[in-house]
Amino acid sequence: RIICFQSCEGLEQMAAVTDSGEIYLLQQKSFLELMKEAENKNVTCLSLVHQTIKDSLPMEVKLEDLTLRLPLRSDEVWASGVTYLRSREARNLESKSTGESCYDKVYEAERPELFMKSTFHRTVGPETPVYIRTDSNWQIPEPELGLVLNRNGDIVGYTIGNDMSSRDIEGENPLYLPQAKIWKHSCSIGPSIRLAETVEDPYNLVISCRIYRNGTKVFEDYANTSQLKRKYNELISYLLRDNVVFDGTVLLTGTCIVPNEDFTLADGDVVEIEIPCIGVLRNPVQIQSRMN
Ligand code: DO4
Ligand code: MG
Repeated sequence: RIICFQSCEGLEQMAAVTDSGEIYLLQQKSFLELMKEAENKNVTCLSLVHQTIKDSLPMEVKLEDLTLRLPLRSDEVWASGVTYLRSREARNLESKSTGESCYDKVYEAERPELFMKSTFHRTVGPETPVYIRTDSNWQIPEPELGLVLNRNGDIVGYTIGNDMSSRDIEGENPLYLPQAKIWKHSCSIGPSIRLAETVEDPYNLVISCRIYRNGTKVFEDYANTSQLKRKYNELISYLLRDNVVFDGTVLLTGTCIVPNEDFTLADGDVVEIEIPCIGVLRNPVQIQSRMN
């Protein structure tokens, strides 16, 4: 796993975390730099990291003592829609659809739903507040597996994404989707990037989500990426069509976890999304203030 953490001097540094929990400082200043160096040397990111592990000693620190930061500066985060049955069902409910809906159609269609979710300045990392909108009364986190891509569309790693969403705005009219999905701090990514070669089966990852209110767990659910309707390369191939994709682009793969209709996020909640081989992405929830 590759992480970015804040050093005692306040600088951001990169490190590799092994499965046994040892942490090795990386000399590269960012994940994009690691990708670039691997490309220039015609090797994988994993072999560069292995070289560092071979040539150095682990840091004398535990992962839980580090302040983790956004592990990747992505110019763009894209997202996939209605790739799980649960998402289709929840969206049919919120839009009060009768008969065949746009969600039913897109679930079955050959072309997947892909949309621009976020840009670097709207995206936050672990422990940084995600914002809820002031003009919505029904908002939820969407826990999703994120594919970290290079500019050719190869999967270089996996991360966790929170596709914060407004159900009443999307439910009122699907054409409001950009407003239901994109605002300041409406996307969080992290806490690490799991290098692709180290994931045995990306179609068998358990995703869990917990939401805490005043210290009490008010929501918990689980899903598995085996429930995904589409293949990752199918989603990527549509993203690449007639498009320009940048090194470090993240493609979220859709949600399979949606809280019941009576649930909406509130200021002060804490959202945790976990995929065991990647970590726990934890973000406090804050009402979007007009002052910041
Ligand atoms: O169709 C709208 C968005 C769907 C989505 O974000 C998801 O299924 O995760
Ligand atoms: Mg989503």
